[in-house]
Amino acid sequence: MKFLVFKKETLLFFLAVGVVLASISAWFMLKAGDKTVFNQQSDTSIREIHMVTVEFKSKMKNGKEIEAYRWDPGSISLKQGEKVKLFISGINGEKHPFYIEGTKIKGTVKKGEETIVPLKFDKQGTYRLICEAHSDRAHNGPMIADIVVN
Ligand SMILES: [Cu+2]
Repeated sequence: MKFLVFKKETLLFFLAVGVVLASISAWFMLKAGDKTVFNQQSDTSIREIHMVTVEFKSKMKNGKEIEAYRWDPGSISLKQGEKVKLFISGINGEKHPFYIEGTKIKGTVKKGEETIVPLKFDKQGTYRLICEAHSDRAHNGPMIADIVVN
């Protein structure tokens, strides 16, 4: 039987080649991973709707400030049974605790943060997204958006 005898330098050379090959394959595997994630995203295709919290502000002649808060857009529509992801970004106003009428959905939109609300309605109709902090004109509202399902 013959044994292969390697010099120390030869072993180091093969080790270096091995490391390079491992790096290259790892790079390809990571690239493939990216593609898979991309494909998964396009396959599920849940529609995204983006909304923001806004504030209208004005100064009266007597120096008094008046303001009103709104969801923008103030009305969104989706199909019956359609899955939608509603992203609400808090721009104006520190906090908007909200609920959606006729559902168990509730949450809070905070300034500088994005609140993601998964939506799916089995019945047609108009569901109101209501901010509890700005529910009527006396509280700088009404901050209400219509979710129209048809
Ligand atoms: Cu509000």
